[in-house]
Amino acid sequence: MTPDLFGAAPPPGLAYLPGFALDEEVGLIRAALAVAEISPLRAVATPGGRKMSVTMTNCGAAGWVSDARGYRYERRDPLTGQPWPNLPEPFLTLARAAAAQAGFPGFTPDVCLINRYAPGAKMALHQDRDEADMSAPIVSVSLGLAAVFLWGGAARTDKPARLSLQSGDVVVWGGAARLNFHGVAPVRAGSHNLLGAARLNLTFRKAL
Ligand SMILES: O=C(O)CCC(=O)C(=O)O
Ligand SMILES: [Mn+2]
Repeated sequence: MTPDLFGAAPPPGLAYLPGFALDEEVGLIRAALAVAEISPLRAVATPGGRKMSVTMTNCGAAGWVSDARGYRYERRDPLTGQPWPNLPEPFLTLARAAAAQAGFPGFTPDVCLINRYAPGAKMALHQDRDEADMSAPIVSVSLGLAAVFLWGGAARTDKPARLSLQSGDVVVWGGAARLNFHGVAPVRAGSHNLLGAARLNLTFRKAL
């Protein structure tokens, strides 16, 4: 394992909870795949028409969608016409506990965006800014293949720190860092014992 990145000191504004979800890894993966049975993972295009390299789905009271009309939350899955699947109980329990551990007690997410990264998939630096409640943090759970999380600052041009995330790691950001830019470097090839050649990321949000 490369002790790259910043060793013991996580970047300012980001709570890094290594292995926080590891005991629940199997249940979380099962629950995510069950969501994708109902609301399938799908390719999404940006409002500018660029295809994102991740596939995604959602569960909860609404789901994050992107198309030519822009980025927004929708209460129904545009693919199925049905409400998104409910937030699975293990998701809620984990998200609440991680937020509390990171200094955000009382966090109750209403949405979980599920991203799937095949090797080579990435996410460009961006802000999570489509949520109504910016006082709530973002809780982000990594499952499957490792990835390098890019943690920037308040400006897009701020040089991001690089944090290696393994399956079961959780990061949380909020407060003054709630709108910090962040992204994911291209996922490297590999095979995870439960997910194979894939990384799943769950982000819990208070969106409505
Ligand atoms: O995959 C990740 O670790 C981050 C995902 C993310 O930032 C997002 O979905 O908005
Ligand atoms: Mn994000």
